Amino acid sequence: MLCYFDCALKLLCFFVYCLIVSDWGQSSLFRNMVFGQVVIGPPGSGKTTYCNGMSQFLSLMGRKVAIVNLDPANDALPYECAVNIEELIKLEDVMPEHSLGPNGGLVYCMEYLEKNIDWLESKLKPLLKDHYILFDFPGQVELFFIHDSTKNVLTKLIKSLNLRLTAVQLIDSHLCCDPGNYVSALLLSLSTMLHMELPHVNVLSKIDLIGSYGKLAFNLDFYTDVQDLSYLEHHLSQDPRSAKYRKLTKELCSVIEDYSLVNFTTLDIQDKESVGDLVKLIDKSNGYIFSGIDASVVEYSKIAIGQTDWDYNRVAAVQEMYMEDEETQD
Ligand SMILES: Nc1nc2c(ncn2[C@@H]2O[C@H](COP(=O)(O)OP(=O)(O)O)[C@@H](O)[C@H]2O)c(=O)[nH]1
Ligand SMILES: [Mg+2]
Repeated sequence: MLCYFDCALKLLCFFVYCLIVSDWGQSSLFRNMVFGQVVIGPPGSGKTTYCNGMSQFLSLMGRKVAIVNLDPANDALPYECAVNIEELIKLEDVMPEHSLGPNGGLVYCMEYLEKNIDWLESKLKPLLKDHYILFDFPGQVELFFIHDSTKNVLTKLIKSLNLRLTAVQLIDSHLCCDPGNYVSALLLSLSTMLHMELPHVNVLSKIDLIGSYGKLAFNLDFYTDVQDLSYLEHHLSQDPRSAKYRKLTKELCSVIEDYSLVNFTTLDIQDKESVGDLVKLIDKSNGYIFSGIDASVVEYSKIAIGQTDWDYNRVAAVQEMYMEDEETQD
C-alpha cells in the first residue's frame, strides 16, 4: 500500500515538474536537444551497412545526418564520416604496441576514448546545431554489457552535449534458426539493455535472408515477440550438443521471461518501408517525434501512448514477404 502511495506521489511530482519546465503547458521540452542513434551488435550483424542505409534514408527525409565512426576495426567505410576514431587511435598500432589481440585492442581503444572524451566532444560540437547523429560502434559485445568505458563515454556525451540517443541493437536474424543461438541473442539483448540504460530497440537484421536459412521452428512473431520460451525446450532437447545444458538454458529462459523486456523488430536495410517502420520506433523512443511540436504535456502524452506499428500484422507481412509459404508449426 505504502509502495503504491510512493509511486503515485512520484508520478504526481514528475507531472508537476513537466508542467513547470514546459512553461505551464506550452512547451520547449524537446527544443535544443540533439537526437541520434547508438548502433551496436555483434560483428557482421550489419552495423556499418545500417549507418550507411539509415543516413541515406534520413537524408531523403530532409534530416542532416552525421555519422561518427567509433569502430577502429572498420576498414572500408561505405559512408563519409564526420568523425572517425582512427584520427585518435588506430587498432593496428595498439595491438603490437601493447601485445594485445583484436578483442583486448578494442577494449584498450574504448578506454583510450574515454580518457580523451574532450577530443570527441570538440569534434561533435560543430555538428550539434542541426545534425542527427549516428554512432557506428565496434562489434565486441562485451563492451556493452561488461566493460564500463563505452557506457561512460555515452553518459558523458549525453550530459555535456544534451544528446537524446537510442541504442539500436542489431542481431543477425540467422540466429533464429538455432534455439541455443536464439536464447544467447535474447540474453545478449537483455544484458545490454540493463547495462546501457538507454532507450533501446532490438532489431533482427538481414531479414531478407531469413527464407534462405531453411524452415524456422515457429512463425516469425514467436521470435519477434519473445513468446512463451518453454516451446523452445522441445527443440533444444533434440540437439545433442545442447542436451547437456538443458537445465541451464531453461533457467536462462525464465530469467529472460521474468524481466519481460526483450522483443524485436525486423529490418531489411535495402527496403525503404522496413527502414521507415524502424525510424518511427526510434523517433518515438528518443523523443524525436516531439522535437518540432509546440504542445502541452498533455498533448505529448497523447502522442506517446499512440499505437506504433510494432504489431502482429506487420510481422505477419514480413513473414509473408521473406519466408517460404509452407506450413510452420506452432
Ligand atoms: N542481405 C542483407 N545483407 C546485409 C544487410 N545488412 C548488412 N548486410 C551485409 O552483412 C555484411 C556485414 O555487414 P557490416 O555492415 O559490415 O556489419 P558490421 O560488422 O556489424 O558493421 C555485409 O556483407 C553487408 O552487406 C541486410 O539487411 N540484408
Ligand atoms: Mg562495422
